Amino acid sequence: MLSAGPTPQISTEVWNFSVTTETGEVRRWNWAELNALSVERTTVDLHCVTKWSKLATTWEGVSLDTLLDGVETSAEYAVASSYGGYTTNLPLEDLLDGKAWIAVRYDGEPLTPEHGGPARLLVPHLYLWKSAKWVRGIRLLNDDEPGFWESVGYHNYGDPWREQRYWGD
Ligand SMILES: Nc1nc2c(c(=O)[nH]1)N[C@H]1C(S)=C(S)[C@@H](COP(=O)(O)O)O[C@H]1N2
Ligand SMILES: [Mo]
Repeated sequence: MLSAGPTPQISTEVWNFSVTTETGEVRRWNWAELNALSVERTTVDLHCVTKWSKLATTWEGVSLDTLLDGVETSAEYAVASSYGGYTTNLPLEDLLDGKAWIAVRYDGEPLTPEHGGPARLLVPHLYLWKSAKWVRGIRLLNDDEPGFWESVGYHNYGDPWREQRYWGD
C-alpha cells in the first residue's frame, strides 16, 4: 500500500504549508520561508503496514516543534492534509518533542514527487501511512477526526510496536 491516487506535481514556487489552530488562526510558510527555518537531520527506521520496514533512513526536515513553537492551542488532535486530497490523523502530542518533521530531503537529495516531494510529513514512530506525502497543512482539532485510511478500517493510532494495523488490533 503506497499511494492512493496519482502523484501530484507541486512546484516549490506555489508550494506552501499551513498550520491552522482550532480557533481558525493560520500560520503559513512558503518554500523559501520553510527552508530558512532550522533544518534538522534525522536517521530513523520506517515501518509500513504491509510488514516491510526500512532501517536507518536519513532525512532532513523542519521539526514540528519549530513550526508549532508559539502557536496558541489547547487542541489534542491533528489532521495532516496533502495536495491531492489525502488526509491522516494523529494526536497532537505525536507531532511534538522531536517525533515529527516536515521532511524536504531524503538521503541527501531533494524529495522526489513519488516520495512526497517537495515535502512530506515524517512521523517514523507510527506506521508510514501517517507520514503524509505532498503535505500542505496541519489542522489542530479539539476532537479527533479520522483521515483517509483511518476512515476505511486502518487503525486510528497505528503503533508498529503494537502492530496496530486495523480497527481492533
Ligand atoms: N498523500 C499521501 N501520502 C501517503 C500515502 C498516500 O497515499 N498519499 N500513502 C502512505 C503509505 S500507505 C505509505 S506506505 C507511504 C509510502 O511512502 P513512499 O512512497 O515514500 O515509500 O506513504 C504514505 N503517505
Ligand atoms: Mo503503506
